[in-house]
Formats: sequence, C-alpha cells, structure tokens
Amino acid sequence: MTRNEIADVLNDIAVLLELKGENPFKTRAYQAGARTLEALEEDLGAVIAEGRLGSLKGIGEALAKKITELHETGRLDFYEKLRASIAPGLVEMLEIPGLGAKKIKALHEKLGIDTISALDHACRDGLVAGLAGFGEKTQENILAGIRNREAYGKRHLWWDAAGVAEPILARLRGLPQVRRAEHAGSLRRGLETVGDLDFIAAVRAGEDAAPVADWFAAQPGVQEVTARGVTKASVRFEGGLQADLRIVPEEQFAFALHHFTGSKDHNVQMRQRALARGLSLSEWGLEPAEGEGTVKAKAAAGAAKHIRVASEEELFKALGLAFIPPELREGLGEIAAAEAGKLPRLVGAADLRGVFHNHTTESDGRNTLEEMAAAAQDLGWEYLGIADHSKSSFQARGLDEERLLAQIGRIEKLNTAGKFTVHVFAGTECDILRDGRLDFDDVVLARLDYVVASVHNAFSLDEDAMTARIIRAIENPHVTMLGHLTGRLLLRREGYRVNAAKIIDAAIANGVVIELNANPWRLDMDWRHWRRAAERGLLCSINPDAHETAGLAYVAAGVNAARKGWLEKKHVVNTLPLAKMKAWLRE
Ligand code: DGT
Ligand code: CA
Ligand code: CA
Ligand code: ZN
Repeated sequence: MTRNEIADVLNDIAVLLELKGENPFKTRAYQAGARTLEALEEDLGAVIAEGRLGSLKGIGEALAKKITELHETGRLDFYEKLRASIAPGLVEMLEIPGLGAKKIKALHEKLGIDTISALDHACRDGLVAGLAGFGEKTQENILAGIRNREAYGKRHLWWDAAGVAEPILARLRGLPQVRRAEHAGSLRRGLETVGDLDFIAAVRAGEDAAPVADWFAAQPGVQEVTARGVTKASVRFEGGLQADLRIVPEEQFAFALHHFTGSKDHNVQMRQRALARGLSLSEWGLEPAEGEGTVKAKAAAGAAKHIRVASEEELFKALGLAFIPPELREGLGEIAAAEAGKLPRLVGAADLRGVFHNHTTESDGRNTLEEMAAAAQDLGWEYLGIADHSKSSFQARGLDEERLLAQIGRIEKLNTAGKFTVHVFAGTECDILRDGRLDFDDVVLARLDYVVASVHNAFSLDEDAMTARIIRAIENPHVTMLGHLTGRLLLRREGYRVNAAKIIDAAIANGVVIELNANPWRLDMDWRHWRRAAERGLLCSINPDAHETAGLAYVAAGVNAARKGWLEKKHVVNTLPLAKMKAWLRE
C-alpha cells in the first residue's frame, strides 16, 4: 500500500475507535500518525527498511508495526477485526451529512440506534431532537440526509462502477466459451453516474451459454443472484451495485451491443430511422419491416432476409450513418450529425499535454511539489499547473501572500534545475470572496502564470447574487479560468445556484476558460452545457483537481465528460503543446 492509502486506513481506524467509544488519546494517535505519513517527504519504503519509522514524530512502536504490515501486505489484521466488531449500520450512518462518530455513538448509547432505518423512525418520533447536543434543526437535517441517501443510493459514480466493471470484463473475455465481450449501458456511454452495469458476451457458434452465466452468477463479491436464465444473469454485489449479463450468438453481437448500450432515446430514434427505410431494428437484428412474425421469431428460425453486420460500424453503415461513439448516444442530435458527416472528432486522453488545478502539501494536497511533478512526467505530460488554495480557505491551509510568493520561488527553482522535463506553471486556486472580489490583490496575481478562481464558501447566496459574484471574478483581468462552476458533489450535494448561461456569456466575453473539473465526484461544468458553449467560443480546460499523485488519473473521467459534451481537441486548452501553452498564458 502507498503512503496515502495507509493514511486513509489510519484515519478510518480513528473513526471506528471513536464509534466504539475508545479512549480519545488512542483515536488522536492514529490521526496524528496519518498526518505524519501525509507530510512525509521521503520514500516510505526506505524509512521502513532503515528502521526509522518508529522515530518519526507521532509514530510509536505499535503504530510503526501496523504501518509496516500495511505497507508490505496491503492488509492489517487489527483493522479487519475492528471493522467486523462494529455494527455496519453505525458505519453507514457516517454517510449522513452532519453525523460524526460522536453523535452516532450518542444515538447508539442513548436510544439504542444501530441502523439507518431505526434512526429514521426515531427522528420521525421526535426522539432525536430531545437528546443533548441535537435539537430540532439537527433532527430535520438528519431526516433530509436519510431521504437524499435513498434517492442517491440507487446510482453509483461512473469512476467506482468502472473500477468494478473492468476486471469483470477482462475475466469474461478470458472464458474459453467467449468470443467477444463488451461493456454496454450508461457505463459505456461514459455517463457521470451509473444505475447498473451491463455486459454483452458472444459465445462461439455451437457453444453452450450456460457455463458463462454460471460463472457470472458465482463471481466473488456477488451477494444475490436476482435473475437467472440460460442466456442472461443479473447479480447484486456487496455495496449494492447490480450487473446484467446477456449472452448472444456471435452474429447478434453487434445488435445486442448497440441496443444495450442505449440510450433509450438514441435507440428509439435509430428504430424510427430504420423504419423510414423499410427496416426493422432490434436487439436481435435488422431486417425488412414488412412480413409476418416478430423479429425474434424470425431470428430464431434463421430467416434468410436477415441483414448481416459484424460490428457496430457496419450496423450504422447499414442505416446510412457514420459510426457514432457511445458517448454521443444520448438522442441529442447525434444521428442527424452522423448522417450529414458532421460528427465531432472527439478529444481523447492522448491529446492532453498537461493539466492545471492541482494541489500539493503546501495546502490540502498529500504529495509534494516534486512528487506531483514526477507523477505528471510519468504520465507523459509536458507541463503541470500547481494551484494551491488561497488564504480564505483556511480549513484547507490556504496560502497567504508570503507563502504563495515563496512557492513561486520554489517552482522557478525547480524549473531551472532541470531535474524534470515537465514544466511547472505557478498558479493559485484563488477564492472568489462573497462579493466577487478575489482573495489576492492584482499585484500578487500578476506574479503568477495563471489563476483559477473558485467559490468555496457562502454557498447559500441566491441565484442572482451568486451569478453576479462569479461574473465579477471573471471580469478580473488576471483570472485565467473558472473552477468548478456549481460546486456540486455528485450523489452527495447539489451545486450552488447559478445562471450557467450568463456565466458562460461572461467567460466568452472576457476570454476566460471554464474548467471541466475531472474529479469523478464533480465533473463540473456539466457535459450538458458544453456543446453549445463551445460552439459559441468557450474554451475548456480538463482539470483533475488532484490532491495527490493518484488524483491525476481523474482526467480519464473528465475526458469522458468532455466527449459527452461533443468537445474536440481545439476546444480544450490543455491539449496545447508547452511552447504554445506558454505563449497563450502570456497573452
Ligand atoms: P442506467 O443503468 O440507469 O445508468 O442506464 P442504462 O442506459 O445503462 O439503462 P439500462 O441498464 O436500464 O439499459 C441498458 C440499455 O438497454 C439502455 O440504455 C437502452 C436499452 N433499453 C433498456 N430498456 C429499453 C427500452 O425499454 N426501450 C429501448 N428502446 N431501449 C431500452
Ligand atoms: Ca445500466
Ligand atoms: Ca441494466
Ligand atoms: Zn476548489
């Protein structure tokens, strides 16, 4: 396990111990250990090998042993036993905003609550408001949190779903009966949240599908098999994610893949197009529309009129269309564009030459400037933009003027030292204050290569005030780009209220870029705004908002969203090579 992953486990242990009501000193010891690891500037492996772990501040001998075990094996017996000893309902309650370990422990001790449904009842009976430290307002907030959790709980982040789906697809492709297999559904379309996973597999001619369905139903992590047929299986994994598998003969693969990729709207329009050409399109095939019997019955009988297609490309071609990338299949004009030969040449991950908006240990990041630069270089990028928080974000250890200027100096030194081929741009994620002024004055901002301006407080302003606030920031000549337009956290928190159209207009008028924050919880500005905005001249920057080296990989989620927004390379500013990027930033 990496240093940061181990820090996560230690923080988790602290929370679990607090839930158990353990001595606060113990809890704090794990938190202190986590912080020490996060701030460690040397290689953890070397520190362990040289036996120096126990001499670091905040890490005693017992903790050193646990960290070593995690580092070497990726597991910790103590942690697993601890988790098993606590009612899962108590841990689940932590997902309700406003409920920390202390409050959950009080609910458990005073009211015997150890599940969310018991908590729901107790709130509705008014029992929670009466507890010391709770009150009516807290009780209301808890109830709202439970309702949100129900609404959100049905969907999953694309990033998490993709993490589950990828190894399944790889194993599916490895089965001896399977000729071809693909993801389908919203996951393949790159939607920001996913209801369930869909897999399509084709078996070799004459092969039995049943063993493939058996394998799918018996995978590790399956909690329940919710449907089972010879050519179909549906399962639910631990954690609630569900998955469907359909198994088809090879000649139906392209039709099934297209159908189950969707979206529903895209499918309806494709069927209409087929009908207008005297054809009938379904998950089973494409054939002349007239005649008797269902398509399915004819397919089963091997009807001769069946039009053969070996791939989705051929399927689209049979209907007079260019291949439509899955990300565009939302029924939003992609079929007309494919007919007219006007599909966009979508931006791809390989087009990115670098990224802006990344944090380091100087504010709330978990890797140093040098570690971030090394990681960006390993990803093949030519430049890395650093944008730590500004002073008003004190909870994120935002930099004041003095620390910012010192950081600029360190970045200049790093660039001239020539240790990395990657060029580091000095920036800031500057808070937009309540009235739209920026957190630094113009003299300081002028020292930077670029400025990301973001809202991090006073979320409850009404739409007009919030819009005016952001536009005022956009009008500051030092602002290069606007960070996370709405501040939403997918499946967790709605964004603040803004008039996106007005802000897009202001950004275009002032030559300011709007970021597509690629953090899988954000994906903000939403892809649904991008097509029209880019047509009108808005530039995008795909920004990982990385708080550690691993976070740089989030650009993959951002590229998905950009593709869903019909963006091409020319719309995305961080596809510029270094020399052009430098020139562009100077302008
Ligand atoms: P999700 O799972 O809610 O994130 O969204 P999808 O798009 O993955 O939806 P899902 O899993 O219910 O079905 C997969 C695809 O199958 C869907 O995108 C289109 C196709 N499909 C499912 N039901 C229908 C239907 O009633 N009509 C049409 N035209 N297509 C359907
Ligand atoms: Ca699905
Ligand atoms: Ca499904
Ligand atoms: Zn931010």
